Amino acid sequence: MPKIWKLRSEEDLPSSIPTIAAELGITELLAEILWHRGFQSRADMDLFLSPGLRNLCKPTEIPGIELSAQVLADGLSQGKKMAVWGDYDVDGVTSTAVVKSFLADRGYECEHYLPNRLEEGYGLNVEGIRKLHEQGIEMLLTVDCGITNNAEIAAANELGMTVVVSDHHLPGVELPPAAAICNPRLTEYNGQTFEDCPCATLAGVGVAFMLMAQVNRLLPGDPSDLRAYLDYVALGTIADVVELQGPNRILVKNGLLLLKEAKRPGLAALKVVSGYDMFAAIGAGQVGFGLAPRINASGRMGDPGRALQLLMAEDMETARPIAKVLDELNSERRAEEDRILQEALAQAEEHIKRDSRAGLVLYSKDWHPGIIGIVASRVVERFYRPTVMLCEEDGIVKGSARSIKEFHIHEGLTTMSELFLNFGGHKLAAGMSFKAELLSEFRERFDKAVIDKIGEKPLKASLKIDRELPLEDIDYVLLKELELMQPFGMGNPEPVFTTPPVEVLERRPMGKAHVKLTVTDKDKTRKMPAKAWRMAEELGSELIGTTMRFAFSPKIDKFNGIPNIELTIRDYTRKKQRL
Ligand SMILES: [Mn+2]
Repeated sequence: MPKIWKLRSEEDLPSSIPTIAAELGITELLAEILWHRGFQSRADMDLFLSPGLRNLCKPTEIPGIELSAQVLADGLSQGKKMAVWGDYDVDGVTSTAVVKSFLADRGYECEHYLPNRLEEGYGLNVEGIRKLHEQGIEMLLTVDCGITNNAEIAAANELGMTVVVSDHHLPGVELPPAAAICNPRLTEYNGQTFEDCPCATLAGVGVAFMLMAQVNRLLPGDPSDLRAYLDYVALGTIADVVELQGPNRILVKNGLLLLKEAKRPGLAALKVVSGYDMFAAIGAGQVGFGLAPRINASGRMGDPGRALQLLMAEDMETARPIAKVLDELNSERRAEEDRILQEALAQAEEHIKRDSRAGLVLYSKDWHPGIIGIVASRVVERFYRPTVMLCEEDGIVKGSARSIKEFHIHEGLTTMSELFLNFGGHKLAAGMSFKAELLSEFRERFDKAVIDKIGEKPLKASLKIDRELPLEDIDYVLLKELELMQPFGMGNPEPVFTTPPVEVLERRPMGKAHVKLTVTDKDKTRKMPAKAWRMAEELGSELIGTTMRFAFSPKIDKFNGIPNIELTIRDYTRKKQRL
């Protein structure tokens, strides 16, 4: 379904663009793209293009970090037995790996606890805390969780544990009774108020990394080189889909260089089972779609401990078999995801046709709770409607919701909060649970909440366009420059351009679902291959000889080692769609 094309910015360019471009040694085209993306001074552009570690914010800029590091360093110096409590997703597992690896490097032992997603769920639980207490743990650090675990931390206090919370999730009204808390999203802590933390968007692993950097300064003896852990940080940050701007961009860009070197056996093995060369340079997309799901598969299908073992493996002999197991789990997860997706799409179509639902509530008793979230995103992609996917366990329905930017799903769910046993989330994603008998009431009310907000008529997805770009302007110089904008992801999307009207010369199917076109400009001076993934049905052979416009991202394809410029088609229009 073609989208509505919107220019990223309608602002007029300032006359200073050529000067800025010359000073930075970049083309005016790149300066123009950056300007329209909000980098509106030479300094801003420079920082974006050269995100060196020296530009990273100081750890001490994170609320609560000084006290947290002090409590940890004191405890370690007193010989307190320590454990770190992480999470089963990539952010949580890499956070745990950063803490354990760093402390080991400094000569301190640290146990860990990763909750089982299916049996325990997210965050701290008292039973787990008791187990750690029985093992003699006296000091507990939470990473990527803990900020809303007030009762569990009170229980740990009663057992005589010292608890330090490091998290990046939004704090509740009341903070947990921990000995110290560090979280870039705290606005008030320990009698201090904080405004606009430059690290507000750090992932859990980013916060854990900064905390260890601060602990590094306080512990007696020679400090470690914290840069060695940036591969973990990049992996967790990309997987957590936080904005790849500011400190996250700096951490990820530098961490990706380490991932290329693949010095850590676990990451080297992970690259190989994901289908990459051991020493290949990989981008954020490949980490997000290749490496991260294999780490996640471990937690999704049960035990996240194996993922941690892989990340921290000391040699290839240990790493290879674990990577293989994770790869197999990931294949299982993918097969399961495909099956659930087919069922969900069929249900969604029926709900739309039969009941013209604006908000979709899809349900099957046996859908896997670790997978419904990913599938919900795919359903939203297809139909552009807020979607809740539900499964059931012991009479309790559990759900995962994904939304479109026009419908704040957490606010929407708040209007019916009395239905839920539990719910939480943010603008685009949420989770909830309720009693099975409330299913049809929930379905009606969710649909109504969506209609109240966006109206009866379904909305169309829109696509942000950087600018129009004639085929003749697409060359290796441009592609090299666009490279500088990497890594792409949330908050820093890959540039999308539009063609002027071009003629379709050839069409060749690639497998069943994809298609490769050859397009040429008006004067037929430039021909270019253009690949459209999953668009074979829409872009049929009747298009040969017709004139169309495409939205695209240019790429260098290295098929058989020979570099070739080609376009990746994002969208198309046969109409004279205005920008
Ligand atoms: Mn996280």
